[in-house]
Amino acid sequence: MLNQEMIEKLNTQINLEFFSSNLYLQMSAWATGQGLDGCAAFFKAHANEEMQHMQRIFDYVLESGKTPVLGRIEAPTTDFSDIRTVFAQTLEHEKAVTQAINELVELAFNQKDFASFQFLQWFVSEQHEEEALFQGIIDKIDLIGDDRKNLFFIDREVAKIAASH
Ligand code: OFO
Repeated sequence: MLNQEMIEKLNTQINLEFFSSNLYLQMSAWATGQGLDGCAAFFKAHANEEMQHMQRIFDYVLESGKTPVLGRIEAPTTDFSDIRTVFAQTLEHEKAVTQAINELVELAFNQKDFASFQFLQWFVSEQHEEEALFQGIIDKIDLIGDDRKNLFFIDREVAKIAASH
């Protein structure tokens, strides 16, 4: 049985997953404008993944006999400078999401809400994977070097990651 505090925190997490999706969709639009089609495809696919995260929590609240409540979603920034910075922003964002998930896990544990504790384990490993994914892309960009003449190669590498993910 979900208690009120857990419902509210899960609703907040639903909102955060929507925000993540919108942030990555906005990054996808920016990448398209830069001619980085591989990066654009990567961000678009990732925006879809975030919608699945949102849906997963939405369904969990519903299955628990409660009503998910959708709040106002903050607009993502449109002010992006260069591809390395954009990926560094994604990593920072994912770390904040990991923190939010960890707080939910802690709350579930403290409340002896073991159903939620179990449900959240999927997100714990997903966050671990996502941080590794974004860190891996940043490492690759650093290896290639992000001056203009290398953008083509960076884009091609990110396209490969998008296709294999
Ligand atoms: Fe990117 O994992 Fe959800 O927010």
